[in-house]
Amino acid sequence: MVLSPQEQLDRPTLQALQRERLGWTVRHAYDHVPFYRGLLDGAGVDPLAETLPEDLASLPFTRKGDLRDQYPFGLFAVPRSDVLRVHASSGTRGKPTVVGYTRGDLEVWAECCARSLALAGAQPGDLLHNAYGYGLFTGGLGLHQGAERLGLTVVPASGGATQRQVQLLADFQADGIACTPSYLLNIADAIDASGLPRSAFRLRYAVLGAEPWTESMRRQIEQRLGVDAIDIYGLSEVIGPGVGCECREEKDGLHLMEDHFLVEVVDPETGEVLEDGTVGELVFTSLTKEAFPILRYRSGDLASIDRRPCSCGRTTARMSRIKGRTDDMLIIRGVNVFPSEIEAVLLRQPDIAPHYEVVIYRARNLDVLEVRAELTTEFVQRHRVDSEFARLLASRAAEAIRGEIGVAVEVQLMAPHSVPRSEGKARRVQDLRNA
Ligand code: DLL
Repeated sequence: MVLSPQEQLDRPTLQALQRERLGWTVRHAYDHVPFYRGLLDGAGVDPLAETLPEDLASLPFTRKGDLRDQYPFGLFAVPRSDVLRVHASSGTRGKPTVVGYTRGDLEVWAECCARSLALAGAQPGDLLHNAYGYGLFTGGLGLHQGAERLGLTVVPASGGATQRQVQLLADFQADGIACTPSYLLNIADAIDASGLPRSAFRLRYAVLGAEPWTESMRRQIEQRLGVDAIDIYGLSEVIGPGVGCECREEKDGLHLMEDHFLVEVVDPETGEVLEDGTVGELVFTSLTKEAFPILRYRSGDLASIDRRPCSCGRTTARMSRIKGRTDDMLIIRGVNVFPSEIEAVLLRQPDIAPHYEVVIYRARNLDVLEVRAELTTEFVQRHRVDSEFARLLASRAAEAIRGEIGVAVEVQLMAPHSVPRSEGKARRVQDLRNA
């Protein structure tokens, strides 16, 4: 196991480091980014006074909209010529958000991704098949640098050409794979279709993130591929992948790289800081970033924090799995529903494959919540898609989901391969109510 000293600091030492770095970040942002100068002046914050992690709450929040308003380079705190790389988030609405990295930032990011891979069980000398998209998206290049930093052989496969990925996984004998969980399921189907036996592959671990997924999905992936399926988290605004990652030993919360980022959990409505253990919106402050410092960024991601030490030996705080987003909460006939709740129940049903989408539309002024999911190949070998068995299965699944979320749902079970496959981040929800 490769474990860096920064992951084992005692709390007082870590806090002293965070304090020093936070002070630097606040001054750096104030001095070099007009937006932050305006924000801090407006809130009456003196950037020269010592800002302690304890008084973070006195700093104003930064929001996604602020980033869009400063498109493309308005939040850079160094001259453009000192920025060695930019990335951008896909952003479903309007302009993307652009982020930049100095040489030092790229070093830090590589370190965070190297630690993440080590958390997942990667060891120097391993071969990592990296099927995250290379490009403006941070997944591909982010994990790539981390893998090189840790001393792995990287196969920069990027997304797509799934059959070829299967071939490479077998031919190169990859020890680990990095991609979105939905894409790994897609690859698992392609492995089944290839007819190659499990013994043709050597995969031990999968580093999965960039989209929400559940424990039910983890179980399916681990059973099908015989890997440790590890959750990795990050967002481009903060750095990219590597903000947090689970350890192979516990798989119980994602260790945060607290020497580089401060994390808070706030009430999404009031912005009030919540206690450890309570689910709320994650808010991040960078501590070492030069090109794109970020203060109290409202991520929109919902999770809780646990600061108890972990049996793996790391002392860093752990965040829970992402429970949903403040903006993916669906309000169906007045009830708040998170797509992750639907997934968790759906994937517990035997004979239903983990490929699904959720569609919401309006019929006679009423919201209809429809879940479209695939039957497993084994099921359709035994029964027809329109058989009584399939109908029974659908009504049982609908009942189980209703029991969990408190809203009636229609479940459509379809033939294998009817739900569109993803090669990167899956789009699972279509809300057609205002279409
Ligand atoms: O998705 C960075 C990344 C790449 C993370 C590869 C992990 C692996 P963005 O494109 O900026 O960055 O999207 C960030 O994706 O705010 C979450 O809503 C979601 N997300 C990322 N990781 C997870 C995860 C990358 N493990 C947004 N679980 C974040 C749930 C995740 N959601």
